[in-house]
Amino acid sequence: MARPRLLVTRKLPDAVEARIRRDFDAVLNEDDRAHGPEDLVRLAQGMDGVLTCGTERWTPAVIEALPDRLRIVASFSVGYEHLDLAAFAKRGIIVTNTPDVLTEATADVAMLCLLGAARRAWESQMLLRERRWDRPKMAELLGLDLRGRVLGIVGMGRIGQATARRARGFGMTIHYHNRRKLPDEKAQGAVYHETLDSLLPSCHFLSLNSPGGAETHHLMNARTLALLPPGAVLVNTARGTLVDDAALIAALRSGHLFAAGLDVFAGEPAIHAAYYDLPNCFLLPHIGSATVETRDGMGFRALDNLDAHFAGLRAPDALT
Ligand code: 8YV
Repeated sequence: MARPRLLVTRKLPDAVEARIRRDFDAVLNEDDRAHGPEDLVRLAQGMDGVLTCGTERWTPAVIEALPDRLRIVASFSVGYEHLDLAAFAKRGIIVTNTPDVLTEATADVAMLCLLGAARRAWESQMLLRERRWDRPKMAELLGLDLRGRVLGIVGMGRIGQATARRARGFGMTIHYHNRRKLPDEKAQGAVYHETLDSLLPSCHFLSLNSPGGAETHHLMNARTLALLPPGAVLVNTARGTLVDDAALIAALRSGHLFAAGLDVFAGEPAIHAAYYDLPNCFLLPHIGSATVETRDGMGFRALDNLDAHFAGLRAPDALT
């Protein structure tokens, strides 16, 4: 039987590409070229499936122009705001994502951002690398203790809960806001707030763990940032669109916020230029899921979905 024809939009880890080569008649992206809307439509012609990433935008116009034989788009990501699910459903095309496999790695990076911001990691690195460290100073580069402080979590799904587990190990108390209150065995004593406004005044630290999209757009803006106590720390490993950059930058400049730890940005990779020069900002280039094991796991999970579909089964992570 002929192997399914698969378009792979980005360069993927070696182990994932080896399995793709073995099981599919695939068009890979060896040079990791960026694909715009016209490229996606052109490259999808003659394909049975696509393995895409969070970096491609699948708009209604693109989806409308896909060939009839293309029946599945598997995304190498847990987030799916780059995929217009309604437009895919209208075409009867299955869309899948990769939940679970990146939960722990992303929660690790939430703690990295939290610690990096609280302990002034970027300023400390620069002091060393610019050869400016003459001797340890007792009253400089002083950060914040995590112990005994409240961590507020916005979005208590899998990654939010994994972040809470880690933070408890650092002696933090967890409060959270979520659409629904978690059952006790999942909440593990975390204090529920029905509204974001009720959560914010209690939080020394705030971690954003909600999905992107219209519902969470600019959740943190000038008004909500002002509800955080003075000297709070904001961490975002979810989506840049959750934060109004201008408002966050103003809060970091004024000192209302002690620091921010950010792994995600609106308009990545063209981030708001003011971040580059803010000393109280610990910045990472969207590496939440970037470990060998996790990126392999994401690829294999996407391929499991494709395999199920081409075996005539329902893809386990189908979103449409
Ligand atoms: C990825 C992510 O790096 O899975 C997600 O939603 O944001 C990250 O893990 C990226 O989207 C890869 O496609």
